[in-house]
Amino acid sequence: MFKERKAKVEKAHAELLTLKNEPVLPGNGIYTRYKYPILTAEHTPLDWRYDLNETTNPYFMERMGINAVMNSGAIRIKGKYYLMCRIEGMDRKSFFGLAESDDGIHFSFTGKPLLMPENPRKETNSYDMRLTQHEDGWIYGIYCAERKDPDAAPGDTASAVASAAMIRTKDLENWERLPDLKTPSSQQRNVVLHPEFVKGKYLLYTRPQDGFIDTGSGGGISVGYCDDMTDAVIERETVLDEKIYHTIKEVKNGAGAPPVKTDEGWLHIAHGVRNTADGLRYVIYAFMTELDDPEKLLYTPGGYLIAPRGSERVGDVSNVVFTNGLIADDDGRLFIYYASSDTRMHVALSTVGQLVDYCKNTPADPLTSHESVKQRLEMIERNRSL
Ligand code: M1P
Repeated sequence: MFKERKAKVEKAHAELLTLKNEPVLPGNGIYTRYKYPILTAEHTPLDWRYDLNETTNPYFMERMGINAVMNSGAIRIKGKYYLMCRIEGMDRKSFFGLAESDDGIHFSFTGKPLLMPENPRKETNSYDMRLTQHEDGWIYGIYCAERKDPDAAPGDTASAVASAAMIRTKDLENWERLPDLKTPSSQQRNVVLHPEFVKGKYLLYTRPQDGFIDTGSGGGISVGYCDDMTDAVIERETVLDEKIYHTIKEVKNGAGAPPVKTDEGWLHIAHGVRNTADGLRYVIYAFMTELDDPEKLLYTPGGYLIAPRGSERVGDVSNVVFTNGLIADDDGRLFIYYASSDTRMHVALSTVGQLVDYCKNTPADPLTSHESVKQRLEMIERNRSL
């Protein structure tokens, strides 16, 4: 059984890894989706999942299965594209693994899962890393470290506390753990480091929240500054992009990847969350901030950029797309990496030019149906006069 199954499993794995992905055309002119997910649990190396010894695994069982590959940070170094993937084992524990690609579309895992250097306050779960190549010369990884709430009532085995954990490296191999970020808010998730100094300081996008899932009084994506990443303390958080009633970010929002610098401003991707009778719906949206003052919103196109579609809608946490990886290539192409339903990774390919045009020329959410119809009628009138 061992030899027969091993051969079949290896063949299927090799076929998956060499499957050529295809753009789904004509798309919407803003970005192009790809037909297949770019990474799934099945893409993870066989020796991460199987005991390859016939004596100890005579049935060739998947000994330590993997449940999902999702929310991945992204970076391009020396012409190679890297994803720092959130990988979730069947035991529900998330960890990180690096996948690489020569073309930004076809990825495979390299090496071994990252054994995170531990913080004295040990965390239970680690996920959703954002990678920032900062102008100070370091590559920073900021991710969510989740711990059981020390104030949970007896019998409450679910309450948790989220904080922003930080690591840094020069080579994506050797990582140094830094103390967790300290902010005025009791919980943090979706913290992203801006790639340049602003006013001589490190700028971080935060997402203040009162509870582990509920952001409560936390008003939206915020901005804070710190002097030193080796002991990062933010004294004050100012709301940059607020959550708003009856929009795609009514319940909460969160920064995606480090913003991309364009000639016309900083280009951001983020996720917005609204409630439905079927639970929370996560979509991806975009906005731009001013070049010399990243605290000022410049363009806020209304609605979503990417929403879960077709099979993307189904997974462990259905009706979700989530992004924490964005790569701008030297030739202007823009790779938006996103996960669907907390299960698998996808890419949407665009260009900086397209997304800047999208941000500039998509009308902002007018906040009422009446005004929304007026916006649409104006376009229809212009079209009919052509
Ligand atoms: O399940 C959807 C997402 O839920 C959380 O998002 P947020 O931080 O906005 O609450 C995160 O746990 C994220 O990983 C997950 O994809």
